[in-house]
Amino acid sequence: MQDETYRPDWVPEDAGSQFACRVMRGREGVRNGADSAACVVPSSPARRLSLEDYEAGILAGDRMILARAITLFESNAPRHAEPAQELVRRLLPHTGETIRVGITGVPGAGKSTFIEALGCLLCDRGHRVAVLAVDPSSSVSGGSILGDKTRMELLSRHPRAFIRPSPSGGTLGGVTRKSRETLLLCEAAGYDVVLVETVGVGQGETTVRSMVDFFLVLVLTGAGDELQGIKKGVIELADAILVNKADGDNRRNALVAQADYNQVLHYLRPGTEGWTTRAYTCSALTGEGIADIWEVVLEFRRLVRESGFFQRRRYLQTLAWVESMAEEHLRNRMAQNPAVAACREDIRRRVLTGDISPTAAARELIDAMEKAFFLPADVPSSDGVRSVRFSSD
Ligand SMILES: Nc1nc2c(ncn2[C@@H]2O[C@H](COP(=O)(O)OP(=O)(O)O)[C@@H](O)[C@H]2O)c(=O)[nH]1
Ligand SMILES: [Mg+2]
Repeated sequence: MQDETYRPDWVPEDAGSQFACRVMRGREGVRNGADSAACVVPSSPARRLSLEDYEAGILAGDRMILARAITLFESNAPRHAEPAQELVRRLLPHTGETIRVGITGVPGAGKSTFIEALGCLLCDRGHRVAVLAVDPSSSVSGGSILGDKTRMELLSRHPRAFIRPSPSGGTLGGVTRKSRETLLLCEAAGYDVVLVETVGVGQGETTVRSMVDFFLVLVLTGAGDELQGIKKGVIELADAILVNKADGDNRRNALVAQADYNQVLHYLRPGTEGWTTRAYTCSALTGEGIADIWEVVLEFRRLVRESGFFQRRRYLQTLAWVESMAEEHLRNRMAQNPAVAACREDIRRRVLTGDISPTAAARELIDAMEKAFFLPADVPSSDGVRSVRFSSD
């Protein structure tokens, strides 16, 4: 078997060789861990799949096709945008009958270890578990999840689990859009539990909260007094606080931390209407408390389904998603518009030298944006404004 270098079909037309990657040829006729029988087997990595191939493959639970579909979504090539959206439209009726759980916590809190323990437990109980990562830092660091993937060794080998690392590059908004689509694709492929991991560094939590039903914050002991840098805002998003590493000598401290958190929670707004957020303890290493926290998730689901809040929140989340996609599109168009870009460059210089007040600068920029908004994007204005690209583009 030979591996080869080839251009993936999602590479932008005018891109250079930096997009080339090494691909191992799959073996003909071998399915990749899916449960059901009928399924499309790509004959080679280069073979193009039609929309029907993707749809049938995903609905049959074919992991290889699922992974390729996700890659299609993560591609920024405009010619992929339309088929990708059509695929989502077709798959949407097959999504939703699931539970989506977000897991956050500072690096080292034990998120990956916890997901491995919980994921294996759920797979053994007959669930199919998808693990996604939303890593707001991945565009800077080049992605930190690879190390995690090797850590989730048992789960990644489990035939009922699917682990997808964070899409790298792009804005956090872009990452969310892709993560939400990835989540829907996984659900259509039959994964009934979706675990979304995010690093507790700020923005990521709100993003993940907007995608999930249940939000779990993993914390460590010795935290009660200063809440170990976790902002009150994050605690207020939580549906449960889980003090991890409650094992060995640390067990006592964990119980103390649990009591401290419960005291703090008493004074905060709960993350979900009609639900009381509490603190629990577990050891992701020994597995103690993992089944109990899942019981909490199930109890939560029962309660919010009864109250109607479950569906209402999903509906509101979808609407917020629509809004954020529209905003992102507008922002991109503004950023790409040469007249706005030129104005922005000009204003930057004048603000720096103090030639213009911030308020006046904002006014000028707004004027340029409003003017540009009624012009087709990327058409230079008649006064010959040069095309300026941002360094952040
Ligand atoms: N003693 C103990 N160690 C744990 C536990 N959970 C995770 N760890 C360890 O904590 C470290 C960080 O865990 P990891 O899952 O990578 O944290 P993440 O950065 O939040 O994903 C690893 O060395 C784990 O083995 C636990 O419940 N008990
Ligand atoms: Mg991790």
